[in-house]
Amino acid sequence: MYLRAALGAFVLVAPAWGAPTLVPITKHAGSVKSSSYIVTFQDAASKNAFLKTGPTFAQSGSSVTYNYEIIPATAMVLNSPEDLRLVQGFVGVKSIEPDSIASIHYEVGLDGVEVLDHQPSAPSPEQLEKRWDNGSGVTIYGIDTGIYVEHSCFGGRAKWGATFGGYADKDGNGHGTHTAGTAICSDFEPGVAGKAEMLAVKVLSDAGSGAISDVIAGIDWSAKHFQSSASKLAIATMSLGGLPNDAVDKAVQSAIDMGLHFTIAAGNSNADASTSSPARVQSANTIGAVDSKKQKASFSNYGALIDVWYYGVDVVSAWIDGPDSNKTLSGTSMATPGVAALLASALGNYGQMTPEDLSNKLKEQAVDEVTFAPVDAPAMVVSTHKLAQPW
Ligand SMILES: *[C@@H]1O[C@H](CO)[C@@H](O)[C@H](O)[C@H]1NC(C)=O
Ligand SMILES: CC(=O)N[C@H]1CO[C@H](CO)[C@@H](O)[C@@H]1O
Repeated sequence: MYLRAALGAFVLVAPAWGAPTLVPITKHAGSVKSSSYIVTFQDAASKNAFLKTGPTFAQSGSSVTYNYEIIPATAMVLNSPEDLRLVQGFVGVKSIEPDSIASIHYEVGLDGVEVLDHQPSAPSPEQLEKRWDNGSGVTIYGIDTGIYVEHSCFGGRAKWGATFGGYADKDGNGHGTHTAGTAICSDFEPGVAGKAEMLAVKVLSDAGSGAISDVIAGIDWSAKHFQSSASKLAIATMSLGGLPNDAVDKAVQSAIDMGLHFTIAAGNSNADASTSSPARVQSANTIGAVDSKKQKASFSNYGALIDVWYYGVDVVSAWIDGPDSNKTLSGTSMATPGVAALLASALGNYGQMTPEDLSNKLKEQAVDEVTFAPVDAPAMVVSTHKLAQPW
């Protein structure tokens, strides 16, 4: 219904030519949103040709659900094998991936949780004095479950940005609010970006998961919002992920190429971060989690893709039970917005940098203090020991 006419003829003519060349469906492990696909084109022109003169779908309900701008791709619901074949046979289609499911990266009820015995990343008085800006003028896009913007710690600095996936404009999960509190509330650690602003980009359900097509839509929206902003001091933070997915990785890469900074959770599978998208994007800041003793958290992903580690065990932050509520959670989800706060503070203090320069500064300022339990010896060999610091 979104696409009409013109190449309807293609459907009729094709059999006479024999079967058209079909682009294979890239198969991934894990759950998918049924009948939904990310279709990537050779280039923007091929995509536009498809949108203007693409096939007429046979099955009702088959349609384009998203037309992305930062990557030459669309999301589509294709309700029949015939409709799928029409897309597979369209000249200019490069790849077709099932719409996989992403979810939040946090753990609840860890066994033997430690009591948070100190505020490990509390900046020194000298550092505080130097940090005159506290991230003022910086916008953080929280691509997550939404934000309870009425929480008192935000002081009005958190606002609703956009929602993808048909959800209500509300964080009914709490994860997005918790990560936002870590990023921009001075009440919670690291507390260094208490003047930054945050926009809720809800792409995950209140159950904490969502389709990659919605996640890409959230990245697309953030990148366009960033591009049209005056200051362009902005960070997107993603405490979510799923199995390797080329389309979401390309969306992140494209937004980084536009100058948007990213912090991305490494994942909580105690596996190499290369097994998780978009954590595996090389130029993004991929964050692993340590406990308050600076030891790798047992759940944290690891490996060469980790740019820095940050505190992600027993992190207290804002919650959705009321304007003064808080909750203690653990996960690479919790470590990641902490680094977003450090980056926001640095952008506020020193002004704009390219994503590459800011990432290099973050690593330069970090200290080699992360330790690993004996059981994590293999992770130790392949990972940095750098713990992020405010500067
Ligand atoms: C979290 O909430 C508890 C209970 O209301 C309160 O005692 C505590 O001070 C709060 N912690 C922070 C860091 O706001
Ligand atoms: C200028 C300013 O607001 N500085 C604040 C930055 O954040 C720290 C931690 O919350 C405060 O102590 C500073 O006063």
